[in-house]
Order: sequence, then C-alpha cells, then structure tokens
Amino acid sequence: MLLLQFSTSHYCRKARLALGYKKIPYQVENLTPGLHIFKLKPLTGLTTVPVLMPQKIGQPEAIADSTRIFNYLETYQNDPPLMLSNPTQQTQALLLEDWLDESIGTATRFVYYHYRAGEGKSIDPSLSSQLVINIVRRQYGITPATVELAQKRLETAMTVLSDWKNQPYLVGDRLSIADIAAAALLSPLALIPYYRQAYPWLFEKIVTIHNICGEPLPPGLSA
Ligand SMILES: N[C@@H](CCC(=O)N[C@@H](CS)C(=O)NCC(=O)O)C(=O)O
Repeated sequence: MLLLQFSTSHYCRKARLALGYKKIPYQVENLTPGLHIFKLKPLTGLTTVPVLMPQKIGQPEAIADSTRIFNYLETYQNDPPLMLSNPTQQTQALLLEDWLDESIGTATRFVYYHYRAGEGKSIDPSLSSQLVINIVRRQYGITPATVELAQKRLETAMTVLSDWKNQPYLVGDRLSIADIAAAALLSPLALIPYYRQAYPWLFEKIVTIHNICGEPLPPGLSA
C-alpha cells in the first residue's frame, strides 16, 4: 500500500496510526504542498491528504479522507478491529471520531499555526518555514479572532475527553477510531507549553497510543 501524505500533517498521522495498529505494511510518498493538487485532483476529485492507494488488483485505486481510510482498512483486515462490537459504544466512537475530525483537528491547526508564527517562531524561524506557515494561515483564514474561537473549542474538547484520564480508552475496553483520532489530531499541541502544562494526561495518552500503534512520536514528545 502507498500513503500519499504531507509529512507534518496530523490527518496523515491519523492514517499512519491506523495502518500501524493493524500492522499493515505500507510506504509513504511525501507530496509537496501546493503541487499536491495536480496529483490528487485527478486521482480522488479532492485536494486533501491523506490518500491511501492499496495497489492491489480488485481493490480501489485511491481512498481519500482519513475517516474513509479507517473504514477501508477495517474491511481490508478486520484484526485487530478499529471498530467496537457493542453497537452503543460504536455509535459513541463514531460520533467522537467525526467531531475530532471535523471540528477539533481544525481547531488544533488554527492554534498550532498561530503559535508557530508568534510565540513559537523560534521552533523554526527560517524564511522557508515561516513562508509555509503564512501560506497555511492565509489558506485557512487563521486570524486572531478565528484562533480565539479555536482555543475555546479546544478547551471544550479537553473537558469532553477528560474521562480518558482515568480509563485506558475513550470508549469501551479496547482501542478504537476515537482514540486514534484524538491521539493524532491533538498531537501538534505537544509543542505548545500551555497545553503541556494544563493537560499532561493528554500527552501521556498520545504517547501510549503511538507506542501501541508502533508509530514514531510526534514533535515535542520524541526523545
Ligand atoms: N477530513 C480530512 C481532512 C484532511 C486535511 O485537512 N488535510 C490537509 C493537510 S492537514 C490538506 O491536505 N490540505 C491541503 C488542501 O486542502 O489542499 C481527512 O480526514 O482526511
């Protein structure tokens, strides 16, 4: 299998965690932001990564969107399952995954790029890095006002996810799409001191999920 990705994307991390959890061998192709459109648009009709290409006869050519990649991987190889067998718990996991994907992953992006352009500029002050950060800020409309809304959404997320502190998994008694989505989509916050200090339990969980999935730790958490 081939995963088309941006190396730094938290949505691509989400797909890699699922592949790693299922121990499915894959290779990655890192696309260049900006030029990625020319490869992705004809292939999927969309412009976003991750895109998974199974490269097997009888399988789809390309699967775009991390949530659809989860669903595909579950049918491709059920064991170990990403979905929960208890229907009520599975509904809860689906809801959490969708909310994390559609709302919280975006909020993380806003807060992260705002930090990288301001207080966290010293992480990489190079012209090329700051240029990319500024393109992303313009592309997504990242302004002080939208960042403030995103920060509020993240505070709500920490309340919603706080049960994770006292239990190994967000839903049920095994790892699910909810844990993987949370671990990936909140991982960029590991570079922001405020979140590290306020929510140490979150980063312990992110490390644990990465270890279970055999995925290298995100920046800020790696040795
Ligand atoms: N909901 C999508 C979101 C993916 C996404 O936003 N990917 C970003 C990178 S983090 C992207 O490809 N942006 C480039 C673009 O929109 O052209 C998913 O889960 O796959």
